[in-house]
Amino acid sequence: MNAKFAEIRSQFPILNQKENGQSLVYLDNGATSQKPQRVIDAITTYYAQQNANVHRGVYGLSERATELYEGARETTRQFLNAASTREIVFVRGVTEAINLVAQSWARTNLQAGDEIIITEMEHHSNIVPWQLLRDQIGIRLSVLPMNDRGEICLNALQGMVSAKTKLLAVTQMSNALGTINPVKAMAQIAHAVGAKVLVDGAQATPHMPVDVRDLDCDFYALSGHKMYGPTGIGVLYAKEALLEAMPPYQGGGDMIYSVTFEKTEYNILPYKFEAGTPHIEGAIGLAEAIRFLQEIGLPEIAAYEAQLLAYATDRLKEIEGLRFIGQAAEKGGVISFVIEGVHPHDMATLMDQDGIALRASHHCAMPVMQHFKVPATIRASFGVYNNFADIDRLVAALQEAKAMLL
Ligand code: 7TS
Repeated sequence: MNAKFAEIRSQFPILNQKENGQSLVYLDNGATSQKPQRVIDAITTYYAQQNANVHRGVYGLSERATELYEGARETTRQFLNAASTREIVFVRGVTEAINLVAQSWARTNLQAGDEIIITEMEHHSNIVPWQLLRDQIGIRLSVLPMNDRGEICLNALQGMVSAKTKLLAVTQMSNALGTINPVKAMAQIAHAVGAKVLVDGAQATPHMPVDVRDLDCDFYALSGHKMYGPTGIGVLYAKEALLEAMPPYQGGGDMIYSVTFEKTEYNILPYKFEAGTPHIEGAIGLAEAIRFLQEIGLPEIAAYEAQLLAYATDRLKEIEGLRFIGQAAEKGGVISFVIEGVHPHDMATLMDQDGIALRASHHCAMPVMQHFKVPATIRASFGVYNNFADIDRLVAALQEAKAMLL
C-alpha cells in the first residue's frame, strides 16, 4: 500500500486503540472523521498557552488568540478560494449554516409562491430548514428526483427551474449514496433563471478540492468534524453582497458596532453573523485540519480514496445477496449496501464485535431510503487513513456474520 498514506495513518492516535479486543477499523467517516495528533495538539496548545477571549482584550494574550482565530479564517478563505475573509462566517457546522441562510437570507428575500429546489438525496439538514421556512412564509419546496443509480439529471433540473425559482440547495456529495453531483453545471442552470445556489459541502470538503469561485455558488457550507477537525465548528461561505444585505441571524455581543435601547448598529462582515464568544479553539483546530489536508493534497486524497472505493466495490461483490444502494458514475468514498435477509443494524452490531465501526441507519436521508425501498443501509465511508487491509477485514467479517445470521 501507498507509503505516504501509511505514514498519514500513523498520525491518528485513536487508530492504535483496540475495540472489543480487535484493532479498530474505522469506516464511519461520513458521520465524523478521526483527528490527527497535530489537530489535537493545536487545541491543547491553545488551552495550555494561548487561551483568551477574542476581539476584546488589549492585552497580548487576547491579541494572540485573536490573531489565531482570524488566521483560521484566512486559512479557510484560501481553502475555499473565497475572495475575502468577509465571506467566511464561522458557525457550528453545516446544519447551522443552512438554518442561517434559511432564516436570514431566504426569510427576508422570498415570499409566498416562490420556489426552492432541493434534490431527492439531501441530508435532513438540507430539507427540514426549508420546510420550516415553507410553514413560516408559504414558499414552495420542490424536489429534483434521482434515478435508480442515485444520480440526478441536469435536463430534469433544466425543465424544472422557472422565474419562480429563488434557490437551488444541493449536496455536492451524498452521505447516503456517495454520489458526487455536478454542482457547477447545476449552478449555471439555476443562475440562468436568477436563482441563488447553496451547496452543502459536508461530505465533499474532506475528499476533493473545492473552489467556491469556480463553482460560482452563492452559499457553501462545511463541517469541521468531517474533515479531520473538531466538532462544533463549521463555515458558511457566502458572496459578500448577499451577506451585506442579510439581517443578522442571532443577536448579542461581538455582532454589534453600537447599542442603545433605541437602536443598534451592526458590526461589519463577517462579525455581524458571529454573535457571542465564538468557538475559538474549534476554528484553530479547523485551520490545523485544513493545513493537514493541504499538505497531503486534495487531488492526491481523491485519487487514493478512488482506489479504496474501487477495491472495496470489487471485494464486496464477492458477498452473495449484497445489493449496492447508489451506483452513480461519479462517486466518492462511500459504499451503501444491504444484504438479503439481514437487517443492517444486526450486521453493524456484529461488525462492532469485530472492531469494525460502520453505520447502519437511514443516514439522516430518509427520502433516499424511501426511494430504494429499504429501511436502512449498511454504510462504509472512507478517510485518508483507511487501507486495503481495512477493506479485507470488513469483507471477511461480513462473510462470517452473514453465515451466523442466515
Ligand atoms: N449534509 C450532509 C451531506 C451530511 O452528510 C451531514 C452529516 C450534514 C449535512 C450535517 O452536518 P453537521 O455537521 O451539521 O451534523 N452527515 C452525517 C452522516 O452521514 N452520519 O452522521 C452525520
